[in-house]
Amino acid sequence: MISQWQLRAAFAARLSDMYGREVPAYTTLVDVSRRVNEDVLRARGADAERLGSVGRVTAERHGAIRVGTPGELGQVARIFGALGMCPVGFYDLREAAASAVPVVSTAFRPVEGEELARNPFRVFTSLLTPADPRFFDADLRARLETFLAGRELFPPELLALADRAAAGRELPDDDAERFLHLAVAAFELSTEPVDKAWYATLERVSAVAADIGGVRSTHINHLTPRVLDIDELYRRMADRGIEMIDTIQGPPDWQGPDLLLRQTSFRALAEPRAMRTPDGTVTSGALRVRFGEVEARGIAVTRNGRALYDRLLDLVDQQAARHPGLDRAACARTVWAAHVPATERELAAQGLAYFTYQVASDRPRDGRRPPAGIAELLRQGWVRAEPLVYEDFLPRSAAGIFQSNLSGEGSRNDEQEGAAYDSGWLSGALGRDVLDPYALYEQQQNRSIAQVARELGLDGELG
Ligand code: OOG
Ligand code: NI
Repeated sequence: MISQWQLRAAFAARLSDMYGREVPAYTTLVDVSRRVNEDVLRARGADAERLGSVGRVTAERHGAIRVGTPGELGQVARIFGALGMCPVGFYDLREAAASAVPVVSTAFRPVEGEELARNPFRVFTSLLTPADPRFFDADLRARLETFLAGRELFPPELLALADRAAAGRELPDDDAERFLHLAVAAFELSTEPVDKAWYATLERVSAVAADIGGVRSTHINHLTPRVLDIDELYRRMADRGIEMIDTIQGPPDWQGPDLLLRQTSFRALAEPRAMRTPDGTVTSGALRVRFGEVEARGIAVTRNGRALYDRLLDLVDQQAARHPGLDRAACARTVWAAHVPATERELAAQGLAYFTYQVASDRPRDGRRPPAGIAELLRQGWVRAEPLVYEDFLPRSAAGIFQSNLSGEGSRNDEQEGAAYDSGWLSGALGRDVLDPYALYEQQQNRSIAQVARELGLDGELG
């Protein structure tokens, strides 16, 4: 029998092999990431593993996929459900991007600490929004919805196996093999010719819309390794002559603890794709949609921590608007140094980031009663705090990554009222609840605090 987490790990590994064959530059990215990680481990020792063991970090990937209809999204939820992955978070990239990115997204990932430690594979999953009149007029919307209704992304056999895996939380070896084969195949780039005129019609609205709704299949857009020093990785990729996007998205490189998520990518590559012209002839063409992203993960922040992050982003934006030509990264570093606590302890004390707590093995043992209050326990050495890794995404970074890799701006008509898609709507489309990432981190933190309270005889006193 193959358990869900083994299925998840095997799927991530096979997807990586498949994608490496399709996009050799991805393999370069993985190699460079591995070398950077080895160097960081050598230089920083155990400290480098504070946000995940080297085993976890080396195997860690996130994928990105894009689908067209609520029905397709529901099927994706069944396939990832088989792998023990749940939809977490709602990201509205229509609002986060300046150019036309007509999608809303969620991320499928494991949610329990133990499962994340076994294999944290996650997939950023975007759904096209044809009902949004800022992008699609009534005629194009109708054509698009008809086109999407006529395609099948996932064979029934794959979905049936997925349901069995989800129900039993495991699959017999032969079924597991078949499931993995079909699941990986569903995300391969299709060789079927692309209808050139239809693709171009959608591309005028948005390159993302064309990538999703211009073809009869789906594919993995990118697979992102995790790196322990993303600035160093950026330099090494650029030194190899690989064209990177202009920036590293997310928090700046600064003196304090790593927070949230920093991401960058190499630019979307021209990939050969067969094209069918209106007179029926098939020619060879190329499309530029898939890119190579890489990321560094930091500590998960609380709602207050996130509000601070968003406020600082705004501050940097304001500075940049006032001073054209400003070095954004340097400005962000200054802003962060002025506003963000520079130690984990202070982040914990101010309730800005999530930690799990354990009773310290070298705690005071002189019969004193421990103080009530986790901050005081930490300060007096009764407990230790371990940071929780940020397992999610950032809408503004995601929009930045989308945008940096689009060939054109597309078009959007902001005089139209946008169609309302929210987390509740997405839950309906998925047929399961979109989970709140803050609630998940908080649960992990609270469980550890309850355990500390029991061990120190402070039941009911640590809130
Ligand atoms: C997703 C873009 C966003 C991330 O990691 O934030 C993203 C896509 O291109 O489909 O990958
Ligand atoms: Ni990504």
